[in-house]
Amino acid sequence: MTYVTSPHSGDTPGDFGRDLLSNLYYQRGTTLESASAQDTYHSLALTVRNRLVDRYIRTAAAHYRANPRFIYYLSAEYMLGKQLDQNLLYSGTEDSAHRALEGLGLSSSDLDALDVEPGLGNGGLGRLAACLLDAMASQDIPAVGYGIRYDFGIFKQAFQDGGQVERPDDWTFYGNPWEFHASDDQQTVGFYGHVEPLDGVRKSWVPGEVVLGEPSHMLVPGYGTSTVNIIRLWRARAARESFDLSRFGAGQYGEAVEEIVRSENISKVLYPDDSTELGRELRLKQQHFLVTCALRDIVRRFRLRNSDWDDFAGKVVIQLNDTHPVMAIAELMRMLVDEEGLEWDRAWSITRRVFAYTCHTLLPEALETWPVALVQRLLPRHMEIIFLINHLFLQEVAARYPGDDAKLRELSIIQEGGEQRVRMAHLAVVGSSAVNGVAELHSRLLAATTLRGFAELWPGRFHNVTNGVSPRRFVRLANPRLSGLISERLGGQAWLTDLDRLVELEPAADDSAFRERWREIKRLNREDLARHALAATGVAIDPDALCDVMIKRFHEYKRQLLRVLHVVAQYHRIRRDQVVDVVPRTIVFGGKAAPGYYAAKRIMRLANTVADLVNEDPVVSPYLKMVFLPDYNVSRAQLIIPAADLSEQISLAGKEASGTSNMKLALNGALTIGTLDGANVEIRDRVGADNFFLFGLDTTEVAAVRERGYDPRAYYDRDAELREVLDTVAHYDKDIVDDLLHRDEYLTLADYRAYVDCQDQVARAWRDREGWTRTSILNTARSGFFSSDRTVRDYCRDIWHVTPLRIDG
Ligand code: NBY
Repeated sequence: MTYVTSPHSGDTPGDFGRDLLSNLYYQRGTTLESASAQDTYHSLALTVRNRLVDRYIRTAAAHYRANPRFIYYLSAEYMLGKQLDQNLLYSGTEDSAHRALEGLGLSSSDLDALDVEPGLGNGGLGRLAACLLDAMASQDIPAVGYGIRYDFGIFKQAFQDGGQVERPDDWTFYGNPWEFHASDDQQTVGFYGHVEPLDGVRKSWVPGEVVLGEPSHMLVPGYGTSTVNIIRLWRARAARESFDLSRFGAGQYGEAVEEIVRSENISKVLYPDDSTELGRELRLKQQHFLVTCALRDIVRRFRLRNSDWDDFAGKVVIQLNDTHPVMAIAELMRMLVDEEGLEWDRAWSITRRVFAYTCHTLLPEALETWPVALVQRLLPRHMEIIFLINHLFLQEVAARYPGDDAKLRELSIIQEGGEQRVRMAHLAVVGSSAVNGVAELHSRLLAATTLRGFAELWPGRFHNVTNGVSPRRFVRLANPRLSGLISERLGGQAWLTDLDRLVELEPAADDSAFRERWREIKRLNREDLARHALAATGVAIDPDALCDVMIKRFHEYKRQLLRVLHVVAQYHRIRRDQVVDVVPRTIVFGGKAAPGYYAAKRIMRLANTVADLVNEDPVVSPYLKMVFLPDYNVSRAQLIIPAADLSEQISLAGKEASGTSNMKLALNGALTIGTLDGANVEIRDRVGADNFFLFGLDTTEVAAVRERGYDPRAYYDRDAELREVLDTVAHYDKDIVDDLLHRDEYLTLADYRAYVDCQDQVARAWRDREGWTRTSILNTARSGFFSSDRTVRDYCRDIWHVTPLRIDG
């Protein structure tokens, strides 16, 4: 049965309030008078969720009827952000809900504080997945996201003596009102065991261990449309008979649940490492678990309306978010050949057409490889299939490059020499019909360096799709004040789904009354941030000071260290009363480091130390404050970004694939100080070179410096101010300075002088407040390209070949 019209259309505060009380009564078994905070929060969440269910049911029915081509997005990570604010907005009930809550004497902000963000990702890659799902739903693209429902998401970050400490993120402790459990759609996933011959290439894998995957889904509503897609998250469970009653009876409580614990550990925790490939068996198990559950679910859905495997590639696109789900290529081959009995060549043709692969890095150390011995033990049949895929692939290579053994070694899916390993990126490229990088520069470098041999072999397979961000999440929800002003000026909210319309703001940059209001909004946003900073760190910041923001994972290549060096330089200048190029600034840091990434953690500790030094100095602190806001996440981003005046995008050129905080900040009117790296290049092209603070070596110059033999020490010897800065740093952490002087892998010292001088330019520009505001408005006006809606349109056109399917209503 489907509703013809939404039962909630034309909601009044009265309707909303009545439903809320009804949910309190029937779902929580209580009344307003005796409800706990959790009771009220859960009832509110259900009331909001109910307003999306009807749209979801209609979407599912329409999809069933139309039997369209679906995008299946496979990602080990999703950073969804809070659901309450989003779903209030997307269901169009923000107003009636707020008024209903007010009428009931409830505080919306207290309730919002109880909404826990699912932190099922590390950084940009996980957030990109969420922005793409948002944009797909908002543009009526039939899509399902598949992921893992980790019991523990990304760790919570706190500081102890300036160093990072990690605490578990038990995000479902009080239950998760946003998800629907679907235990009837469980799948079984095998591990270990052995392979038995059937006929020809066909084999039978007999797993030695079996685990259940249990799905639950969360709604992914589109904005300004009726589509509601879903994200399906899988949780590992032990088979029913796993509890050992007799051992429990014998008092062996630990042993009695051993099997349950072993099974359920698979989805226990998100690996918090975004820097290096981490060769852990459990992680490979996670990947195989996700891939198997997702593929079986995709086939189940395919079979609802189709029966011929020849139609599969027409109905199914599987987008692989980096290499973490790439084992899907081997698993689909196994299903088609071993279980469905398809000929190898036919199965391979289907498989290759179905998959597409997005790469998010250029760093060789981040390219995933797995020891052949481990894959053989954990997934014996998959390893055979990978060897066969590789064998056939290398025949193709040999035909193309006769006698070129080096070429075979370069391209092989199997890395030889020492321990044999499976190169997941190679498997991904060989098994996909499209490969893309995430910004123009990145895609170009991928094809020219990291995946060069493949790009030569199959040039048509390589694409660029520049990343984008959700304007709903990162402008409308994060920055309601600015959104209000934009809507007022543009005469409506159409820009939220057509972000190019922000260009219509350009004339407003020359309107002094508009600039005044723009500045006032920035100021109010900085006041909000100041309140949070004071509560979180005890540091009082001046809401009139330039708000200078660096928010991203801690990584050496991103060069938070360079940011810190500039702060130390400013500290000395102010102490010397050399304040010509000093304007009052607040340096804001946010970001986590992988728990085992010691170099990044050292830099983080240094940042905290320098913050104390600066904040506690009575001469310096009126000009310079530094706050490191702990536990950076999506909610914190929504608070920091609207307050930012300056966006720090200072990675060494050629290292940052794209960056996405650069886009979020520019859209909110921050000016960028940055290198020619990742999407910075495209941001600068669009906002104009005059409205962007560019500094530093470009990729060609980086190569030239290395070619000449990079000598960081020479910069130290030549630059007195740099000497003073490094001598100060050495006082706190000698190892950091030793490394800078002798190695400096990321050319921090080579870019130091250009950076500091560029920061002086920033200060001079800030003094001209009208000019600055004008540039700020132009940054917003010209950043419409960076909407994830545009990103999804690019994927649809170049890679997915799908068109929207509008849902009536
Ligand atoms: O993906 C980031 C890139 O660094 C950034 O430039 C880009 O904008 C963003 C979206 O395309 N990569 C990233 O966030 N990577 C990870 O979080 C990550 C997570 C896990 C693993 C590796 C990287 N892993 O090895 O498991």
